[in-house]
Amino acid sequence: MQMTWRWYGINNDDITLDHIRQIPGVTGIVWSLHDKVAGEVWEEDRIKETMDHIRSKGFNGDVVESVNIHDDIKLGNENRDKHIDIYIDTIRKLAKAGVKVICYNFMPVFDWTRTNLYQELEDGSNALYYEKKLVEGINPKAIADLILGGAGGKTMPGWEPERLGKLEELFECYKDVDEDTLFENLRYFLERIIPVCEEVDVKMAIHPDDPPWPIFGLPRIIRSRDHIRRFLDLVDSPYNGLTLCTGSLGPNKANDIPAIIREFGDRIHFAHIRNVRIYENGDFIEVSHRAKDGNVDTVEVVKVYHEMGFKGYIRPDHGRHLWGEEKNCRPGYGLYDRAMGIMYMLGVWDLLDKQKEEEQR
Ligand code: CS2
Ligand code: MN
Repeated sequence: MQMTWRWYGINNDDITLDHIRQIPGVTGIVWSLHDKVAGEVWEEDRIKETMDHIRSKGFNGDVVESVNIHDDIKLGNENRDKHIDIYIDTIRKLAKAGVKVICYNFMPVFDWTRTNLYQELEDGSNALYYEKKLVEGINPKAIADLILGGAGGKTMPGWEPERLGKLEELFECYKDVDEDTLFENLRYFLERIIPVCEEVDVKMAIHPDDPPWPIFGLPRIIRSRDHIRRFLDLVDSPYNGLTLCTGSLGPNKANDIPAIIREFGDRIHFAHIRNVRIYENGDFIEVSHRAKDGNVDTVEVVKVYHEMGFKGYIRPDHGRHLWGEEKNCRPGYGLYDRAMGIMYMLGVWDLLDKQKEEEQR
């Protein structure tokens, strides 16, 4: 297992690499060019600048999260080949710079969706919250305003105002896209990019849908064991793999996450660990990484990775906002709770290492 940290880039994150160096056990930085909208060309010098900066602080920059997919590819329209060519160009450039894993998602229109970015928990901290009824009863434009308004001007990946400005148009384009069509469009994309990934040794790692159910009538296809099986079978190559995010799969109680990790372990290149607490009415809130605080058995999750000898990259996913840090940090991406999450995961991991050593003696 290689512990990593998601960082938003040079001059784009209050949490610097010098801060991150002080968190025990972190060897890699998960990065992206966050100013790039889906479909934009990534320049080699920008990639190199970031990689050099990351390496100069003693980290690897092996994982990029995310290179986003243009809606024309998800829609499967006549412009898709042009956008796939640009995507392939980025894969090649990232490979050349030493990148090993690319995380992406295939959610139509919206990336992660929440109704309150700062819901207070009983201990006075706050965290991202999803109110099921509210999403069922409101239109997509209102949810976008709610999220962007709540973020108070902070930029957030997945919620780029440029794209959200065209919501109505986008929804119109998706009106005939159902689950099967979306799977076919994903297959088309993978059939073109995976041979390149095999050639240049970059593993693709799709991120599950968050929340793991369809919203606003849009299909969502990476959200359960069966959907993941279907996805992996689209192109049966180790280069067609997963980002296994426990926080995204977690809000659906039917998802047996330890079982999913066991079943698809050899195709998991990147592990996101997050805990969520699910309420009776289907709402959920993000909580600390501690197993007891939510519905995801994070101890069992780490144990399963340990048992399988997981060699891939792992990171704490979203954390709560603590000690007033929500004033500055990106929602879900403060320093303190994610750092504590790392220590929790490493505590479990180190204990299991020790037990194994003792058994072997
Ligand atoms: C998610 C996503 O892991 C996360 O933070 O909430 O924003 C994720 O980064 C993307 O869906 C991956 O493409
Ligand atoms: Mn995640």
